Amino acid sequence: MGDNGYAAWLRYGQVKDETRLEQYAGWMGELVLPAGVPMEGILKTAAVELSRGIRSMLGAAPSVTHEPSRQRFIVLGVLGGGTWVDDAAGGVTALTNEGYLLKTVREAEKEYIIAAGKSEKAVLYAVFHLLRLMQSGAAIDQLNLVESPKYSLRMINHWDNMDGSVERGYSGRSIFYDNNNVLSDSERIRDYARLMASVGINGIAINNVNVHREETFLITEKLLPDVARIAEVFGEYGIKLFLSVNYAGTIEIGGLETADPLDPAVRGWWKEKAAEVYRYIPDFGGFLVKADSENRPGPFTYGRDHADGANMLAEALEPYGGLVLWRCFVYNCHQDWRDRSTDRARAAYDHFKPLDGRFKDNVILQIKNGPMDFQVREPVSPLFGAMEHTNQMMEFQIAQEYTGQQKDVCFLIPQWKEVLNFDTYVKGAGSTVKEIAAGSVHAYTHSGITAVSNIGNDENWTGHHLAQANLYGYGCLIWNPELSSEEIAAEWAVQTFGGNKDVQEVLVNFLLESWSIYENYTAPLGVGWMVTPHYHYGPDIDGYEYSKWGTYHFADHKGIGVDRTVATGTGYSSQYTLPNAEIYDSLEACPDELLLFFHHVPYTHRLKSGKTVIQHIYDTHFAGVERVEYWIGRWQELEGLVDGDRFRHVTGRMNRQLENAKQWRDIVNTYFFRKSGIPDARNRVIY
Ligand code: GCV
Repeated sequence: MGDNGYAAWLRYGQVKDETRLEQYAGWMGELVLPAGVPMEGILKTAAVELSRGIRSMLGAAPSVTHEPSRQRFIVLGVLGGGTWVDDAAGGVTALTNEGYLLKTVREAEKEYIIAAGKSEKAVLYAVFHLLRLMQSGAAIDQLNLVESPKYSLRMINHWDNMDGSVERGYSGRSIFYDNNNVLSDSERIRDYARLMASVGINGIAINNVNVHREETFLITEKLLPDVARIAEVFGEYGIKLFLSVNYAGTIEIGGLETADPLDPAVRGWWKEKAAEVYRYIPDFGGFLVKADSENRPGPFTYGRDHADGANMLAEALEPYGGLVLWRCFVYNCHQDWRDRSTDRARAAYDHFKPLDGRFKDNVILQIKNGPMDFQVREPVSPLFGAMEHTNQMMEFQIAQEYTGQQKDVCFLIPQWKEVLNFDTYVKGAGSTVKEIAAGSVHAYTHSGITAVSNIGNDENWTGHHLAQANLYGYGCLIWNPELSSEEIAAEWAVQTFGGNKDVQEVLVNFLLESWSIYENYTAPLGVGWMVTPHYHYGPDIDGYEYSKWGTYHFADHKGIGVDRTVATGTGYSSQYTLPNAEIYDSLEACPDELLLFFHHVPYTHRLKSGKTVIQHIYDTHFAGVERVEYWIGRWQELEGLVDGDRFRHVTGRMNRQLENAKQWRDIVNTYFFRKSGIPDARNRVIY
């Protein structure tokens, strides 16, 4: 049996369990769409998706009617339309606009399942939930579920370029562009929208934040007709389209000599562009902006600050309800490595905190989860919650740039959960990042979560089949951050690989351990980097040590780590609110896993675990490789239980992961053995 993974988690395989099949067929024979509700747009999508799923799982599509004719049926309804579904739903006032209910109702003459919400989008989400239950083999005869998303903006950012390449893409080329054309008629884009809507994504930025010349035209009449066709497809799935814009668009394509945000001609140009965009795409989401960052243009050139820059764009989008997502990934990427006073980790906070209160209401600051750059381990950015009067949202990276590039398995949900659960204390205990990003700590007007996509045009979307779990899990987590990593992994595994218990057990446990395995064989104790410059896969301990990027480990023969304390270091630790500031600043209190992020210590320093730093480095690197070997063995047990194509594909990737892990182990261990001269207490092979 072959399987290319294209269907991802929306496989809808024929239900084999007879009891379940009978139960599902009983409810799903008739699909009722109450009269008076127009059958178009997202509601139509919901009905089509439901029929498609039912036909595929049960062998027959439901008959579609306005009035029920059977004793058992399923009904889709937009609440508040005055249909009988309103009464049947029973006054669910707690529902948000995107929230839904799935409820089994039993009356004297009839029994039915309601999938309903206050908006068409909510109904679509209800349908995908119901299909998920059926794919997982769950009972549906006693449903009573009410679901509302925690975050109002649930986004994906693509780093796709119009030549078809994807910056930090590890799964083929772009699905949106090729050879400087927009692939606006592609069926693949519709399939992608389905996948994303099925996990609740409601906004997608379709081009790289590094906006080069060709992409600068995306907001002009030259390309807007094509972009509008994508927006239309997205719209059918309840997804708003966003575009990354070139801050210097006025110079690049606008015929002006400046991009000064206070210049009236510059402001006028952006207003024209906004009007143009909304003429083509009435429900356009807004602009995503990387400015004054990694050589991209920005307001600094004109002696202006980020509030001036963001507000200029916000003013242009305001009449249409559009948003400006302004990235805070701003730091000096031309640092002199000899300069020990500049600390890249400090940059976002130092730049943005003083601007609190200056941004317009339709600006949201988009902040990467950590202060450096999506490392396998770093602390949470201290900027979260530090600005009381400025909207903020989270940026994660699903693309595994620094976490194995979708060759190595690294399930990122546990990492993201740690970030979301981090208590910033900005308004006392309980000021978690989870609540800040939901806008509930500081009452932000707009907030949410976004992440850099990990998909491309590979048949299976994500390169590694198991990397689909990160994409699926991301959507689920930002709908409901209370879900556990295990629940998410299990849900994904059963839908994607079927219900076999052995397959489940291996997949779920391998996924759950994979982040820690990856951390074990790469850079130790939160120090980060040590990767091959530019490519970021594979070890190069000193690759960035004498570079301009501000990413150093400062290892010498005595010790390693970055002193970010107040007394003797860069003072970064003071950007946190108490008690975090004190905890990170203190050598004794700082958690082991972040020790080298905050402190420079001798190799003989003893961790809380009881081990010395050097022995920890050796032990974790040997252990990391051993665990990859272990999971390769466990995966091999699944031969015959997983379809041949995916089995072989994953086997190939896991073997590659093993080679990578060994390379990291041997280079890291050898490097530190040679630097420190301290042998491994267990006398294992180090070169
Ligand atoms: C899109 C890192 C990546 C860059 C990326 C940048 C960003 O530096 O390596 O490829 O550029 O982050 O987030 O803007």
